[in-house]
Amino acid sequence: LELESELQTALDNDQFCLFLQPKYCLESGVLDGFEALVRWRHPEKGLIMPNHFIPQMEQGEMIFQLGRWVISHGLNIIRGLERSGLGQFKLAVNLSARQFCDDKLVDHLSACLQDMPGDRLELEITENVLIHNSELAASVMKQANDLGVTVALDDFGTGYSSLSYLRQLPVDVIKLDRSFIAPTNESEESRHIVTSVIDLAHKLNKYVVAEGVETQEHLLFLKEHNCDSAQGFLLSRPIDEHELPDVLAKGD
Ligand code: G
Ligand code: G
Ligand code: NA
Ligand code: MN
Repeated sequence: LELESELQTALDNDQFCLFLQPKYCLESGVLDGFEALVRWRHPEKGLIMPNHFIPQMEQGEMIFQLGRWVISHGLNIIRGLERSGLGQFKLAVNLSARQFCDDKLVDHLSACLQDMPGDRLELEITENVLIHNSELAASVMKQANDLGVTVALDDFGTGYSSLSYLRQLPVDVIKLDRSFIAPTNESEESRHIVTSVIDLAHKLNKYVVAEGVETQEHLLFLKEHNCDSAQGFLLSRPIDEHELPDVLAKGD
């Protein structure tokens, strides 16, 4: 209960912040966007990671407010970078199953994207979003699509019925879960899974992002097999929003 009221204070007093993790186009090497990862800057305890507060927020209504804040604040950061001449980037935000079914979500998206093309925003959803309420989820995806917003299936391959979702829903991007990327050096099976998912995605006209790229070997393997984009500690850690302009200005 104490955590709950602290979290409400955190929302009211703007104690949340975003770290942005770059994604790179593998063919060109160009930075093409960021994934927003929320953190709580606690006045006494310092930086707190989302697994320590999101589950609590998920129990009530606060999670909706947080989700909308991540979208509007994240897009403000993207707008700021563009105005400073640092580049045009796409923002990806994570939405839990409950956040995705927030009845104010679509209006919020449309309000935040008044002065920006909708395809500057991507919603990353996991398969459990679809399991819990697949009709509503499909309708939200369609409305997001109508605004130009793209949808990525996060942690792809770890859920129950990935393939039927690919067939039925307007998913634009597949994010290959890092548990498939990590063992590619030593496991031929993992290499087959990764290359087959890439081929499948391309045949369905979808874009593939590999998560958890941690070694040069991972990177070379993914490039060789035409994976579109990559993200991971080898390329960049998530960057504090306040440090981002400097990091981009320095050109790395
Ligand atoms: O941020 P980290 O680097 O620790 O992320 C841990 C987990 O928290 C990941 O599964 C990530 O998807 C999730 N996460 C990070 N930011 C958000 C957010 O804004 N909303 C939701 N729902 N999950 C998030
Ligand atoms: O569930 P989701 O895919 O949104 O997870 C995002 C989480 O993955 C964040 O906690 C982020 O810090 C973490 N992450 C990002 N890149 C890497 C990586 O290369 N290796 C590992 N182990 N975790 C990563
Ligand atoms: Na994600
Ligand atoms: Mn993931």
